[in-house]
Amino acid sequence: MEYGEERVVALVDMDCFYVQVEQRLNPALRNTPCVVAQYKTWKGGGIIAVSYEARDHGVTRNMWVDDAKNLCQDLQVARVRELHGKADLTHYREASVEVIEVMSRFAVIERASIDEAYMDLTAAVQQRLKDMSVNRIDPSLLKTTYIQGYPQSSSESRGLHQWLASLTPSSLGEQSSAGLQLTVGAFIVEEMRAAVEEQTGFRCSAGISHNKVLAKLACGLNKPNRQTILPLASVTELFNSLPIGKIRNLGGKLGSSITETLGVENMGDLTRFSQAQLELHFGDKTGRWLYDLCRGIEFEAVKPRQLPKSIGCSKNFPGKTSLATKEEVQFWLHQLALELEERLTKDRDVNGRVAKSLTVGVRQLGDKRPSSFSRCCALVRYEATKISSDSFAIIKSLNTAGNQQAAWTPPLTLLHISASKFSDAPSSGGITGFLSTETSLSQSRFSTSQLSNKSSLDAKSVSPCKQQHGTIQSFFQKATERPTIQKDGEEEVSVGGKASPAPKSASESHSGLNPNPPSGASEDLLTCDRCSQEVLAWEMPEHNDYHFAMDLQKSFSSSSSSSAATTSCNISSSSSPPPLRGGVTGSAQSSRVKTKIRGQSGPAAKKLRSQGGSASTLDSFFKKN
Ligand code: DCP
Ligand code: MG
Repeated sequence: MEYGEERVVALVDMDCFYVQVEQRLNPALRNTPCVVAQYKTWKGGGIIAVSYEARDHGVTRNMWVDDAKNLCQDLQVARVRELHGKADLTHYREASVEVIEVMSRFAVIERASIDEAYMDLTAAVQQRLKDMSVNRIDPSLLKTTYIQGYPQSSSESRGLHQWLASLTPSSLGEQSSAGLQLTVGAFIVEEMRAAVEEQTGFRCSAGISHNKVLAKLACGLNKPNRQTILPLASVTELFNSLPIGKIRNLGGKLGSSITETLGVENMGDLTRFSQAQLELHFGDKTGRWLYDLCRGIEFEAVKPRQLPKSIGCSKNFPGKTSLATKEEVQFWLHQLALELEERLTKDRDVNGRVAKSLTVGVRQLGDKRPSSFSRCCALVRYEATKISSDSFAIIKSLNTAGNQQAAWTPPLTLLHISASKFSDAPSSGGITGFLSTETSLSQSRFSTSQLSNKSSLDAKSVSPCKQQHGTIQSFFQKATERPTIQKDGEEEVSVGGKASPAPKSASESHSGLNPNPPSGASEDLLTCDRCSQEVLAWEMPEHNDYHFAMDLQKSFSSSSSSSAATTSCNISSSSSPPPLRGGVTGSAQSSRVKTKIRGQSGPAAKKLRSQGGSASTLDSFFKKN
């Protein structure tokens, strides 16, 4: 076996996933040009998923529904549901679990996002080869398989016959060839995809190759409802015209820095550089990694993981809707906590695990970064009131208005909370057992008053939560990696400060021949096709909302600033119930919350308008990327 061809790795990615979920819920949408959109006040809402029939009309993700309808009059539109004033992804998340369950019957899988999973099929292929009695491969077992680099002149050909012919009879012997192994991997993936469709009704595509990078690339080559084998021998030709940013992990800053530093565009261009040159520019580990990668060779392991490492939710408050009072901050923390409690409880019941760490993140109005601060503390129990009051306690020192004031300064444009650091739920005693454990007892000593009295827990005076600059998932670095503050030698309260000034360099995050992706450990991430940022799947609606709001701002840039401000306000408030002012306390139940609808005028709004409102926030957000 040649270097780099040792394994068979596949990536399976659902086709237009959210659309398929909506089509299953409403069969009238099947086989139609159809999109899933979020929010609807402005131009019919922003599109986040597109059926292949709609793609044929030129409809793409990130278009406004009204614009898409100009391209396709019959366009059907399904809406993302809303709960607690924000996008509710429950249907999609649950559909994802169904799919993952079916896939897991075939191989050990690594869930990579809400609709894709990697699998290492090497062992399964070896087993299958041992059991194979026939000396010939039956093409009917590879009905939807394409072979990259082999002639695909007609739908009949798919390169398959030439490919099968190239697998010499001797390769069916003891030492099976890399090509044969990929072919047997493709059998397994055909079976897996058929099972997924049969059990869930959802169709998917797949890439089969020797590593994660090639499998991911291959998967996108013949979508939808098809799978592609990418042999190492076909990589040179493919990479010669493949922009560096199209490669997994090179869509972001590392990819841009390679392009700028070396003055090259395509992946294949990198083969002109010696290993020493690449090491010189990018450090030993990354240099070596790139030297192999541009030849299609990569060794990152498929890590068995089916469950997300963190569970959380977030909400944007752009422009005039930014949270400018303590009551609003408390109200929205509580709304997020309600969702978190519900999802954590379900997760505990279904997956038998409990989270021990709670992270709260905020972005302040005018901040150039996607996130300003994140702080964490022990997650004591799965109860919204407790979660929201603890969350408030660990961020309240960020409020410079002072304890006696009703105001929150600077106003917040993003709030999010998440739970992580999972461990097995105690088998007996359920939640009672969980609460009576030693850790929980010590954690429960953490109190909001202790924290608020500790002026030393000022954002600037404590260690950062190892936040990677510029990525939303950086809020959710493993809690164990964070510097923590030991209080009175008994409890562990980890409080993050200002985001660290620079991202981990690629070379720092790589080790040996098996480097982690430069962006950190893979989570349930989606790559934003607009800014290449990797974003947690559940964070995506809020992230998309940014882009939609930014588009809106752009579309109004030629109009008067006052009309832009009004429209930004409309879209923001359309995406969420009005924030509340009034008698909310940290421990208040939502039913006791006194409500007062925040108007579109008033001091805060005036102040924001004078600062440019959402425009300045969104501008600064995007300047960063
Ligand atoms: N998603 C989102 N916002 C984005 C990207 C994705 O909300 N910017 C959601 C909707 C998608 C789902 O995640 O349906 C999966 O993302 P994919 O990138 O895999 O896109 P699709 O599955 O929709 O289409 P494809 O067939 O191209 O994979
Ligand atoms: Mg998909």
